[in-house]
Amino acid sequence: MFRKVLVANRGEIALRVIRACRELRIPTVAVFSEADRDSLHVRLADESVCIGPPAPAQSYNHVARLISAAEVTGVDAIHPGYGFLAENAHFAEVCASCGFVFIGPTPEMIRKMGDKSVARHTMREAGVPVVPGSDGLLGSVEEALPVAEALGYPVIIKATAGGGGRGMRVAWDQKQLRAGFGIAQAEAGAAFSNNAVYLEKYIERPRHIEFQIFGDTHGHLIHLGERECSVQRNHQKLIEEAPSPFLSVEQRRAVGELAVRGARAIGYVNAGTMEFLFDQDGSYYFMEMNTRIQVEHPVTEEVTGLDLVKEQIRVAAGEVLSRTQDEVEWRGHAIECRINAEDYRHGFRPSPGAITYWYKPGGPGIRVDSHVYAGYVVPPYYDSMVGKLIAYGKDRPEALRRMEIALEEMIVEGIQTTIPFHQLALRDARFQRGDLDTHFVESLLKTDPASSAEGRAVAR
Ligand code: MV4
Repeated sequence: MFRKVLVANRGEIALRVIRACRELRIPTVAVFSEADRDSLHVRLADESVCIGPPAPAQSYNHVARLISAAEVTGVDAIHPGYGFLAENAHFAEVCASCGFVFIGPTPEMIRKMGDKSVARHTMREAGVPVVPGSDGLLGSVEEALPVAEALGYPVIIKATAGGGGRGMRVAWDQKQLRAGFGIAQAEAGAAFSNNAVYLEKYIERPRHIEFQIFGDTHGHLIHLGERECSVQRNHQKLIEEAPSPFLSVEQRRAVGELAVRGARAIGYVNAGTMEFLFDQDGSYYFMEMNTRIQVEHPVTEEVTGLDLVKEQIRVAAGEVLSRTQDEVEWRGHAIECRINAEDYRHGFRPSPGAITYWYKPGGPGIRVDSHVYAGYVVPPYYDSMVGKLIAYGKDRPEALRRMEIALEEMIVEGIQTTIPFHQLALRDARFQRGDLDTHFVESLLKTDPASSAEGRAVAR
């Protein structure tokens, strides 16, 4: 096992990794920017190193500073958490070349799945269904037009270096494709220094369902079931649950096996997520693969009883996965609400600042993953999540009821949070039926009298 681990992240995920290391009796090193000097991850780690000014480019995304921190503290492994450098193949490569274990997949796997067109091709070859689309990249709108004609409109133009919803453009007819193609290329070039795009048939009102997979270095690969992630806005997930209220036991097994087959095709190791879009008629398609631990991993932990972060560290140290596929059992239902420092009534406008009062809920089946405390100041430089509220129950109604009670109990003063949004969502009849798609938030806000018109416009 590792002698010491550097946690290359901040916020709740830094705490989550420190706790997992504690359980494994591994000392930890926290890194922090000047804006995070008073953060809990700094206090809870065994050692800490300031790595620079608040701007992520000067701190949490600064490869040389992170490696220096790893060198001076003598760690043997680095956990990247999520966001920042977690899916940066170059960082994973530098870690390895400097003699540190990157707790995650190899640079080759990150690079392959980070290129969406390559990922799509790889999965199709492996027998995983992908959305009908172009055979690779398209160099010009002249090349795109006949492909779109064959697919039928609407189509979606995607940046191959994109992902997570960035660099996409929908075209409902030939005119929009002509107008949008060059813009999509230019946007992709500006955002990712790579203007390559490809085309897919556009699936209207899909569900976003993702499968957690896990591989070790001994050739074992398993899936841990799915998470329903359709409740999102601007590609930021707000509510996730496991299992999906939409999938049958047979579908879970079938899609889970496909997810494993896809991951096996690249010899995947460590934690990964295969994202699928589910059509209204039940057809499903591979979308992209995330090569990191995800924000919403706790709902999978709650229903499988597996500690995914501990498992990441164990697998990175060369240990065998703690369960075979046959030993994975799902029990009950879990739901996660992301508590963000945002005012949902005004287009989820960020609301950083001092938290003057903080009371976190408890009781049976309630888990709060948060780095926040009374007196903490939410900095404006990073994402606005102040915590994750996770409710578990024997079934979906019990989990939802526990979540409602916890949202009511929770007290956050000094900043606006997404708590009232979650209360609105949970009361909704469609949500209660599990009748979800990626347009759920938009339609919810349309009928909410508290949401301002300009807020709804921003939300679209
Ligand atoms: C799509 C799509 C419809 N058709 N691809 C958004 C994030 C990235 N993973 C892919 N995304 C989409 N790809 C086709 N062919 C709709 C989306 C999409 C979406 C997907 C999942 C969750 C929320 C979403 C919100 C808008 C669009």
